[in-house]
Amino acid sequence: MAGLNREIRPVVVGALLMAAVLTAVLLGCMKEGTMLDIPEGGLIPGESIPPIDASAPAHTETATFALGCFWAPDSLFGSLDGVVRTRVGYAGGTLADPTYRNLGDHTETIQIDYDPTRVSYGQLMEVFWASHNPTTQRWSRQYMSIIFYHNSEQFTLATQGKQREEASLGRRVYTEIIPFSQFYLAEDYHQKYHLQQIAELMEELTTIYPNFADFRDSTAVARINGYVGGHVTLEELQAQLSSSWPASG
Ligand code: MHO
Repeated sequence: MAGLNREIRPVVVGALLMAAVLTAVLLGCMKEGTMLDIPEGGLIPGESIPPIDASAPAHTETATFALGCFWAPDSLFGSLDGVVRTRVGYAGGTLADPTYRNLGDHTETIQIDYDPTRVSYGQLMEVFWASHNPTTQRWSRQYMSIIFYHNSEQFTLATQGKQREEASLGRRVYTEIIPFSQFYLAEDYHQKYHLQQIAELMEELTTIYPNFADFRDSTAVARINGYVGGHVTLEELQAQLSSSWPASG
């Protein structure tokens, strides 16, 4: 730069600085991008309903859990083979028609429809215990630890599981075990929340599922949300999307 005259030098220095800043910003973006690998042609080739959504299990059962903010369990449970759909919402309280801004005494809750021939209630409960800390007293109903049982079998498994947790942790477990009564769906922006933050994937998925209810209830979308949450690799996700539910026997 020694040969440059005084007028040009600041311009060159400015340009170099700008290039350095731009490179840093781009590298930062790339670093984020490399954590979520999205193939060139998108996650669902051909932009049509993938096999996992083109078939359905003969029979499903429902598990309803509360374990803190519902965004993370939505992607965790959605990533599991055998889970057909996940929905987040509010349950356990008395206020009619709660909303996120007016929750009343309700708790953030996830509802999981599953194929009992592929995953058991006991296995879902293992994931429930392993993915939150039930030994802390919650001061707000919004983030309680609750198992809402749908039948006596679930009640027995929940009660036994809680006793086992208390014995192995050697501490009081605050999880409530209460009969399921009503589940109020949360607002659309809470459904598959982690996935909804990825514009590139949302663009692809809203083409395939233009109706929000179809997007929310799709098994493929639950699995993709699981991928965004870091629970499966890209290869595992692709295998999940192209598998189909076995025909009923
Ligand atoms: N407000 C918290 C939790 C949201 S969760 C739906 C956050 O922004 O992470 O309660």
